[in-house]
Amino acid sequence: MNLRDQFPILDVTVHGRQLVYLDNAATTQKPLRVIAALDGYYRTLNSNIHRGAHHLATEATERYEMVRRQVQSFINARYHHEIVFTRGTTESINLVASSFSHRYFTGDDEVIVSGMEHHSDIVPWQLAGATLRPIPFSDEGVLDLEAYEKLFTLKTRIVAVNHVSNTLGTINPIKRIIDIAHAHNVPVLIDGAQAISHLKVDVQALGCDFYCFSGHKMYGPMGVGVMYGREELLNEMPPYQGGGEMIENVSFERTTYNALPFKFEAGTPSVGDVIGLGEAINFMQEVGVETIASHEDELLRYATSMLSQLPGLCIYGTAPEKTSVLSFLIGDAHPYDVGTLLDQFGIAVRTGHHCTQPIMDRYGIPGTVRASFAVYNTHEEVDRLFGAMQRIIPMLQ
Ligand code: C6P
Repeated sequence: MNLRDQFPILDVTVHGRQLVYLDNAATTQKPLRVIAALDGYYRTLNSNIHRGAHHLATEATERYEMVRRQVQSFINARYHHEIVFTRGTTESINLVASSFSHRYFTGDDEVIVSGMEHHSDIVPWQLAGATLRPIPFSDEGVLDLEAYEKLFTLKTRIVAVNHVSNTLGTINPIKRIIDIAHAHNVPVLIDGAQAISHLKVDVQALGCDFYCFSGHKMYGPMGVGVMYGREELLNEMPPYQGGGEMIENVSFERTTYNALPFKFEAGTPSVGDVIGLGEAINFMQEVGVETIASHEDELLRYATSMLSQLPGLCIYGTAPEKTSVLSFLIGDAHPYDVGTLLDQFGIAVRTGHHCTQPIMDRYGIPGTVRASFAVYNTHEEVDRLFGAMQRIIPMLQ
């Protein structure tokens, strides 16, 4: 089957025109096999896992645990119990920030983040009581590693940086960032929300201590994500939430906790969504992560060269190593106005600060218009974006 035919939503009409979906960094669309897996789960398998003695519960538990092993292999984790299912990247980072800080914070604690973090890798650390030390970045959107090395102090507890910036598209040099942190005996959390659908991730080769991502940004369902953590650290860290499944024994006097990964999975998980995530991984592996990346790189190059012809266009994020995110402004036009007009042409982009207000402050802008590409986008769709922009620019003056 043709790749685009696997995404029925691409046939939707918006304002009388066929949809051009360029908001993939917010969430990717879902292929038929993921939709079918969700449908199939609720038609034939729905039951609560790890609990019932009956056939459906056993079968659903097996499928759920199979996906854990699939994720383990997808990111090359050492053990399957290092994979914890969450609701998404946000919950994964909140889990680590809460649990890690309970175990390792002393009351006067610093966390090194990058200046281009998503709010979900800023606020959880603030909630945990840390002082943040941001790594500055250049006008192109490249992190300053010399400045990074100078941020370490005796109070540095963890480094938390994104693999790829959702606003600038920069692929950060995380291997180098991790090696430098480890030379200071400081662990590293990587926010992989924007990397997982574009890059091959090998957590052992990277040597990171935590790696977090969301299913919905990699062709999977919303409501499911992953927190990978190194076994030694996860064993040391206390549970994040209390409830069913995360316990070994409960009494009113004392409770003991379950083994990994269940210690971190309190309550009924989103079983159907985990099974859908497994199908999304199958989809990505069948197409091939390298094939996906090279198609998106080609679209990014094409879109960059086309849009650069537009008078008054300014691109934010021009690092040499980028994924398929194109953030821009046109003259003094407000990004929201551009986004609303593009919508009239059936083109879906995201506008605003993209949950990265410190980036907007760094450039002194209110936000950007962001077009982001996925495996199913085409050169013709880039042409439609370019054509629509040519029509829109005179309307903005
Ligand atoms: N960025 C975007 O449009 P959740 O919402 O939990 O799935 O992912 C949060 C998150 C964390 N880190 C990065 C780098 C991200 O890009 C995101 C989500 C979306 O850019 C929604 S704001």
